[in-house]
Amino acid sequence: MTEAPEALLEAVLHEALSGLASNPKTLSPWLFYDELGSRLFEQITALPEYYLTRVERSILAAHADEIFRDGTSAVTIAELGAGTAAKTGLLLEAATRFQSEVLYQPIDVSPTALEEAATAIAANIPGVAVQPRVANYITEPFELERPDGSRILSLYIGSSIGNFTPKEATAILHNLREHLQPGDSLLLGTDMAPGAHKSVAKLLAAYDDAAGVTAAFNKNILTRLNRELDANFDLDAFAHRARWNAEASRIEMHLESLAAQTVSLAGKRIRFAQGETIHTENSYKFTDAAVTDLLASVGFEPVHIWHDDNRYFAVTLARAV
Ligand code: AVI
Repeated sequence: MTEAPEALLEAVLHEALSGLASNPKTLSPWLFYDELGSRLFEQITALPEYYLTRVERSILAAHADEIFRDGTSAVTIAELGAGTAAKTGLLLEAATRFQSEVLYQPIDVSPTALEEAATAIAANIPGVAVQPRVANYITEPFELERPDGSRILSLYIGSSIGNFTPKEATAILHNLREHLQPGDSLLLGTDMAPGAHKSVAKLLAAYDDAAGVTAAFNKNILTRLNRELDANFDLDAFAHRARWNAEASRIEMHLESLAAQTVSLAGKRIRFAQGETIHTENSYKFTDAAVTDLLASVGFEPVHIWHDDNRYFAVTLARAV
């Protein structure tokens, strides 16, 4: 066992035992993000096949001023799952072109990521005050401050919403909407479903890159269980698989057992048939209509939906109604 904090270790154990006892077997995607997994995800965002990060950034760069120009009063910016806020700088800079002081409230489960964000913003974007809020926005309550007369612009970018089932995504946005008033807004980043402009092959390549970084990211979940739970997964006996599930409009990541085998984990024996998979992640893909419906169901109305020229990705500005 390792020195991971007790509560986190408990959560990993609980998730592994329940996920691997279920049929089909699953492991939750939050398990990806240990130190190595977080670094591998950073590498994924720079891969030629993984267009999502690049394309979303280009949309934000093209429309940042429009987001703030229409406003009649000052905004404070609150971001769900902000991490190190790498893409948010573009928006914060744009906001300071329209108001001299901007309060930025990043919400994230990782205090170290928030510290990194606060340090970088303090050094590079004068006029922005950072009020970090350490919370798991999915499971824990969080506070948002509203300076006198300000509107709140909430950000949920990076296609993060895509990693949740429709029910979970609705609950996250509903909870966010509860913090907002009519006239506040949400900027939501979603990856587009395949169609006339985007092939399924394009999408699959983004989740199964030639350099094998996504495969390493997926398999890192097994390395983590080996280290933290005394498991003995043989990494060569499992293969990374990315599949398009058209009915659910999602990419699924799986780890496929290449042989019939038994793995031990925290003293339990877990049997795998040859070809059986552990389902590790869903990444939902959206049409504009699906985004509009989701937002309408929780009290938002789209004001603009911006796309890149290829219509690979969408950024929606919606108003709380
Ligand atoms: C974090 N999330 C939006 C990524 C995605 O595209 O669903 C995670 C990821 N999984 C494989 N590659 C990237």
